[in-house]
Amino acid sequence: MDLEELAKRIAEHQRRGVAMKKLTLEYPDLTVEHAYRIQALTVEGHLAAGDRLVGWKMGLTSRAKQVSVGVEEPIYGRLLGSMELREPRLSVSGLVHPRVEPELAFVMKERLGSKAVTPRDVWNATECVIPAVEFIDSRYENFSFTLVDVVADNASSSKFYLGDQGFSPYDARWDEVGVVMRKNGAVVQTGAGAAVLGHPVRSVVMLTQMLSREDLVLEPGMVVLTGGITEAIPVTAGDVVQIAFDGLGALELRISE
Ligand code: 0L1
Ligand code: MG
Repeated sequence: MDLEELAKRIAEHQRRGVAMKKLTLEYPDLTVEHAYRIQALTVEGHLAAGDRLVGWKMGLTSRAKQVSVGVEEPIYGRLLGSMELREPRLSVSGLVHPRVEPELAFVMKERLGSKAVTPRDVWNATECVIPAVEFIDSRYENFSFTLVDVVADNASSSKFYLGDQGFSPYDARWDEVGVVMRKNGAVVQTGAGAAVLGHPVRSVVMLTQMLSREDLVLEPGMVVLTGGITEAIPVTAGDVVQIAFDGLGALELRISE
């Protein structure tokens, strides 16, 4: 199988926002290693077209999501500059079937890259923690995929928004931060930071370990989306999503055509 051709196929569907068939239907022998290679090649294509790597996301960090995809370990994806929303507004044009989930983003101040990393190393290397929102969007028909498919599709990365206020890593018990998500005024999800691998710092530890297997590192200034604190909720044009982070303020996002 030609991984470069598969990467080009996915990149095209990401660019056009058109659903595609799962790669594993055509190539059942694709492995997770192939899938991360396809992800890297896809992103290299976007970088060659002028985009830039601004960070990483962890996905499948909650037990519920791992069970739904039948895996035991989270996955990672790459965040590009073009994915960051500068205003709390999402246009669904060019997206397939977007969903929203609350997250805590870590912003790095120091390089981090080691298999032996500890939570203490992460705290030392973190500039701040920011309440954030991720809009995921699988390029696969019906939002249905295997682990291999979703890794190749950059872990369903689409858009993200970081709140205006960053907090010192020591300002909160991040595992105990409660979150209430409302859509059009109705409560649709509630959760707490502990939904992310027990504590969001563990997500950064695990990401660093996973990246170090590929000789990749977290660079200063990079953003890490640590994982969804609740289930992801579908959004359509006209929706208003409000996410309250207990004691840390709320984000309100408007969804348009
Ligand atoms: O951010 C996430 O947890 C998404 C990972 C991929 C699985 C999905 O699209 O739900
Ligand atoms: Mg996420």
